[in-house]
Amino acid sequence: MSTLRKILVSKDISCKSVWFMRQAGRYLPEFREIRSQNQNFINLCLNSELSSKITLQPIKRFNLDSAIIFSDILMVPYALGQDVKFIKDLGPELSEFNIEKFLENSEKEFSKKLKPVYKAIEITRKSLDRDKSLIAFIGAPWTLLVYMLNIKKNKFEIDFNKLKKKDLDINKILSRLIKFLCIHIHNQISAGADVIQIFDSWAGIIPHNNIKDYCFIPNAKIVEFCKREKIPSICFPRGIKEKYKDFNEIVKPNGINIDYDIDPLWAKNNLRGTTIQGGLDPKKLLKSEKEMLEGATKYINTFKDIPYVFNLGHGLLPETDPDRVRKLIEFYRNHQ
Ligand code: 1CP
Repeated sequence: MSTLRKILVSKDISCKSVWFMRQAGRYLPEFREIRSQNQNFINLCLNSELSSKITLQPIKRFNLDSAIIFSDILMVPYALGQDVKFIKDLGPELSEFNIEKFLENSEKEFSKKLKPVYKAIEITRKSLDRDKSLIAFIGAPWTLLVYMLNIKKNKFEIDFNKLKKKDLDINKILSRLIKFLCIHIHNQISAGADVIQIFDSWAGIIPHNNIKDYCFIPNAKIVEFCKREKIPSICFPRGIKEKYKDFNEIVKPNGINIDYDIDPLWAKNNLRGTTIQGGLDPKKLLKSEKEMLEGATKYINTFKDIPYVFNLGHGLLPETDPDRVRKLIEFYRNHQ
């Protein structure tokens, strides 16, 4: 069994496990080289051989304990019929959402469009050591909706007027999304992935009154599906502050990734019965080595006697020096 599953499922605190969000990405020169020859990001994600190669790049370099498949949460809106473009320095841009078209989607067509992702998982699993996990992922329904409806105003707010003007039945769209996301999870696990991470990157901008309907319940339904299928899950409801406690008690995932606003000691005292993952601010890797290692020590020491997976409070930043990543992994592995 992989170290990640030992900690997530058996709650084995005697073993160590480290991986990083966005470990396959722009901070690696070997990724930038492939990316420069592949301008269309969606097409790159649909190239099974290249996607597998990129997935394995950080494993080859650092011998991390888990690989996360190189893909994107926006492959789901793509497979549900929206055009997805990545504009340099601006981020993703999706074509206008059409509710009729959205509701017409068939399961068969959806799985067919994502076949190259499943193929990439199959290829990767074959060349990955048995003791390493292959993590697959999805975007949580709310986070996908933010991109699909283009309702993000800035980092901290959504455009409610825009949402009202659209006059859509949000709960209906979320429940349809859950159905397709469970299919995507099932297909990724059948192809050889062994853990699922659920990214709710924009959970932090949900108004208080909607948090249950837009975040807790959709995540809970997906985690329940994973439990029925015996798939370990890790949730990342980024930015919800003290609501992490309610989230954990309602959703009950095997693991919960904390963001860098969450105090590790608070997390240890309030997030019970789960494996905690991550927390360290990725900006710490841009600071002096001393500052980075002090930051890491705080998390490692706080969580030394409970199930903990070493990771970050969000993805590695593109400007990160890969040697810093190596140092951090060595430090964690040698820490008593
Ligand atoms: O070269 C480039 O310009 C591409 C940058 C890039 C990469 C490397 C994007 C565009 N996606 C990815 C891969 C990716 N995305 C992975 C691969 C595996 C790994 O972690 O190494 C994963 C897990 C994701 C997940 C993802 N995509 C999330 C959830 C996690 C998070 O960062 O909050 C989100 C929100 C996206 C959307 C997305 N994809 C890419 C961009 C620029 C964005 C937008 C982010 C934003 O709106 O701020």
